[in-house]
Formats: sequence, structure tokens, C-alpha cells
Amino acid sequence: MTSAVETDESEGERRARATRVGLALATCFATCFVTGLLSHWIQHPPGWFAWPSTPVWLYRTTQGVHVLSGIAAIPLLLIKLGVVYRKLFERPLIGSPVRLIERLSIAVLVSASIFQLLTGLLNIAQWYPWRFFFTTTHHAMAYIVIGALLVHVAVKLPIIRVALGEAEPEQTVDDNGRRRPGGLDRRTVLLGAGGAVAVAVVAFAGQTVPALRRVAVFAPRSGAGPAGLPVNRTAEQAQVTVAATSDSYRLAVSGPAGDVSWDLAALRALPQHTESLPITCVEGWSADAVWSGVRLRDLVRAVGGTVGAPVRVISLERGPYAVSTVPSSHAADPRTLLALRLHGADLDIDHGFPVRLIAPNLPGVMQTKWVGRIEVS
Ligand SMILES: Nc1nc2c(c(=O)[nH]1)N[C@H]1C(S)=C(S)[C@@H](COP(=O)(O)O)O[C@H]1N2
Ligand SMILES: [Mo]
Repeated sequence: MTSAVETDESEGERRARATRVGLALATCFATCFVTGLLSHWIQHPPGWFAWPSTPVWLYRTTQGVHVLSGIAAIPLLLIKLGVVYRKLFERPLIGSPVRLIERLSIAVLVSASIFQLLTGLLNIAQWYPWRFFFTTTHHAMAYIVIGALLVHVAVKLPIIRVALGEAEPEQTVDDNGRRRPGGLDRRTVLLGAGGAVAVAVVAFAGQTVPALRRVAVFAPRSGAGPAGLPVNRTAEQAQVTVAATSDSYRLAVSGPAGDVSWDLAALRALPQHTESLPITCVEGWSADAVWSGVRLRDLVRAVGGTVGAPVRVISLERGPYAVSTVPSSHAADPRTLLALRLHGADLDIDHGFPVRLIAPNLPGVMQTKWVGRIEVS
């Protein structure tokens, strides 16, 4: 039934489709990798990497791109696997040494990619059905994906060159000269891929692009929460409600000239400043917000510290994000606040009442809530 000519044609077609989808996938992975590394370097350890405090929307953009390029990769990976699926199990399974390397790199690439996209997706949904620590594993696995991808591209380079150079056949003609409306042609696959990617991205983008909020049906964090701002960890979850609402609350600041502490009334009596700064979670959501409070550098000066020295801001709770080291450039920035108010009202307990850190252009994980102590080095 299948003639040699037809097999060649469909083989060429399949390669062309696999290559185009692969190219789109590789672009997503490269983008995801670079933006992911940025996010990692800002945090581990804070301050080693010259990440600026201006412009304030930069991290929001890079991290939005990180999550959206990862989301876009999911339908692309499924389509790519659909296109090459039969080839994966082709005989000989192992064969020559080159083929062995090729097979191994594909096995690693496919499994690591699935792992990476799946854990990323579940992290966005804040669902952790595993025992490892997400960020460390996600970071380590990224190098494996990119390494296997480079090997894969190197091995396939000759095929990629040919496939990209091929003209697109409009229609296929069979042995008897009849035009065959050949199954899924390249254009259908590419349009399908583009469509799937667009739907996936739009359905998530609303958690970071306000105009798309209504269509963000997949986005778990699209604007609910006190003051219209999402909450990742509530005061109840952090078991901090009693300490944060206690009359004996003090903000204790220590520095070269000794310790000073302020109660809430004294903090409110200090010079107040208002800044419009987005809050950006590494999980990809972000939101504009207007914060008012005391400048961090005013507190640093009050305890004899040098403006621009790194500062540790410590929460009343003990969770993984209880301590934030504010890098020098951010500690010196006049927009870095110990915020008492959000959108013109006292902070909600879930946003960090009585005091939370908000610095320009830093990940949400570094914006500690329920601040109890500040150490100036
Ligand atoms: N003390 C403390 N601060 C914290 C957290 C936390 O768990 N504990 N979560 C952080 C994370 S991951 C984010 S994204 C922001 C979210 O701030 P919001 O809840 O006010 O929107 O708070 C950050 N500050
Ligand atoms: Mo976050």
C-alpha cells in the first residue's frame, strides 16, 4: 500500500514539522533558562549579582516571561512528541555508539523536560505533591535540560539544516498522479501549535498583565485577596497573627550605634513616603500596588548605619521567607520602604501588618512580611 516515494515524502514532511516545532520549543527553553537563571542569581545569595533597583518593572517582566515561556513549552512539547512519537521506538533501539548517544540524550531530554514543565506548573498552582525542595531541584534540572538539548541539536544539525531548507509542498501527489489531501500537513501542525501556545499563554498571562485578567482562566493568582492583591501565605498559615497584632509589638533595629525600637504609633510618626511598586511572585503573578511607610535608609541612619550597607530584615514568623537580605543598591534606594499602608489603608494582616518590606525590582520572596527586626551591618 505504501510506496517508497510516499514514504520519502511523508518522512520529509515529518522531519520538517518536527524541526519547526522543535525550533519553537528550543526558543522557549532558552528563554525560560535565561530568565530562570536571572531569578536564581538575584536570590542566591542576595547581592552577589549586580541586579539593579531600576526599572521597577524589570523583574516583573523577566519572571513573567519565565513562566509564560514555560507554559508555552507545554503544548509545544506535546505536539513535538506527537510528531516524533513513532521514531522514538524505532529499531534498532540502540545500535552504533553515535546512535546510543543520540538515544540517551533524547531520553534525558524528554524526561527532564517533562519533569521541569510539570514541577513548574504545579509550583504555579502551589501544589507540591513531592518531597524535594522545589527551587533547588528545578534549578539543577534546568542545566540537565539545556545540556541534553545542546547535544540533541548538535546530533540533529544535519537534519535540521535540510529540513529548514526544504520548500513546503502545497499538496502531495500519489503514485497514480492523484492529489492526496495528506493528513496533517505542516501548516496545520504549525497553526495548531501556534493556537495551543496562544491559548495557554493568554489563559495565564492575566496574572501578570492586568488587561488580560478576565481571561486568565488557568491563572491561580489573578487578583483575589485583600486590597485586590494576591496573598501567597496568610498570617494564619504563617502562625503569626498573635505576634503581629499584639500591643507589645515593636520594630527593633540594630546597627553600629546600638539598638532602637519603635512601636506602631512611633513608626507612624516618622516621615512617611508613598511609592508605587509592583509585587512580583516568582510564580509569575504580579500586581501594581501603592505603598506608604518609612524609608529603610532612614531607619539605617537612625542606628548609625551606612546607607548602602546590606541589611537583614527579619519577620516575626519562622518560615522559609522569614529573613530577607536587602542588597546594597536596594537598601540605598529611597523607594525601599518598611510599608505600613497599602492603597491608602493600613496593611491587611495577610499582606504583612503591621510592617512589611517592599523594595523596587526584587522578587516577592524577598519582600518579607510581618517585620519584627532589622539588622544593619
Ligand atoms: N514573612 C513572610 N514574608 C513573605 C512570605 C512569607 O511566606 N513569609 N511570602 C513571600 C512571597 S513568596 C510573596 S510572593 C510575597 C507576597 O506578598 P503578598 O502576600 O502581600 O501579596 O510575600 C513574601 N513575603
Ligand atoms: Mo512568591
